[in-house]
Amino acid sequence: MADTAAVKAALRTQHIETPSWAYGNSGTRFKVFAQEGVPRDAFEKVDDAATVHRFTGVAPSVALHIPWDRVDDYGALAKHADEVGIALGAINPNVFQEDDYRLGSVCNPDEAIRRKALDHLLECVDIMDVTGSKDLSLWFADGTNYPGQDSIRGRQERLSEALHRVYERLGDNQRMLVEYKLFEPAFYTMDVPDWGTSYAHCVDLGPKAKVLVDTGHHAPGTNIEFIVAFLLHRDRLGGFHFNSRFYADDDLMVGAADPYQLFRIMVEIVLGGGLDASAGVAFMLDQCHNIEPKIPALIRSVLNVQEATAKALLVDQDALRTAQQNGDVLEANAALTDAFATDVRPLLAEVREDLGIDPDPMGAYRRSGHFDKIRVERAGGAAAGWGA
Ligand code: AOS
Ligand code: ZN
Ligand code: ZN
Repeated sequence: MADTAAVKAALRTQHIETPSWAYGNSGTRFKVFAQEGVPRDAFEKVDDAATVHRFTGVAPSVALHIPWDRVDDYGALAKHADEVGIALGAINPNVFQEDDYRLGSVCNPDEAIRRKALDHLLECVDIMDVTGSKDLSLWFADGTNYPGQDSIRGRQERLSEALHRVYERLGDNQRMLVEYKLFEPAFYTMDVPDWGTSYAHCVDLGPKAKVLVDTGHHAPGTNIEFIVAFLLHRDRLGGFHFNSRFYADDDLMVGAADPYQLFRIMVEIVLGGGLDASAGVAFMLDQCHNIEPKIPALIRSVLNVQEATAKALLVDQDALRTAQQNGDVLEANAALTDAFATDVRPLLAEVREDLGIDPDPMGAYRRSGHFDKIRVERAGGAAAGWGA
């Protein structure tokens, strides 16, 4: 049996970071749907992240995307975050939304455009110095659409060059997380298509470079928990962008599509020691709420990660090890399925009471009247969003 007090202690200290961009309007390439009460600037996005933290107790930081969250004074933004009870988290440079980047950013064949992209990455490290952020979270839309379009090898060399320049600029307590994605926006080759490519670059760079696993960025059927176990074992798992997908990079609420997969991922995290702060695994969400209200969707997502974590912590590890040692396949498998079948909601309600928050975060948010307040306060002005 798992030790309930230890399980609750681990759940109380869990830290799930929400993304600033999930609070703004979003959509598909067919339509961005405007919602009421959406933040108009980075300060209001920070307020929304603080609201999610207030109701969940385990989401004490927010990731920023630059230039979407560009402000004149990042110190003032960090101070504002502190005042509303959260911290600024990972900084995500955006090197995919300008015409110059049509053929790529740091892998572009044009040296001047590569330089421009690199300058933006370095500017983001400057921002980290001010905000106190520890992670530079890198995702490159770079790749090619047609066979022969560019040299695959040449692009790898350009990528390596840029990553080295950024790595050299990192401070002692700063890290670089390298995210991968199978396809989209490039359709023939992506320059960082999979964990292996990311891992190889990280090993070249040094210990401050780690792989970022976005759960929506794999081919259907990929065993993500294997990737997680492997990277954690090699001390190269930097963190997650959690979300759910049915088909491609759907960016739906984490745990909505396949809670069992999320549980299996969290089992590997727990077994590999990845919940300990010393493991340095950043649990971040990367989602868009196109048709559902954003703040409650993020509360629900945080709760889904928390439920999967609670179930993973309930796995009877002694029974699992014994069954594995004895070659007892059915008992070993049952150690996982029994934990997954446990209703952890009462346990989590107790954890929330320990944290001094309402045991029912979704209901508490609904009852709070917060949405009616922001829909009035935020009438007028330009709602944040990244367009389509
Ligand atoms: C894109 O597919 C990635 O998941 C990135 O993490 C990206 O920066 C983020 O989703 C914002 O668009
Ligand atoms: Zn992502
Ligand atoms: Zn994505």
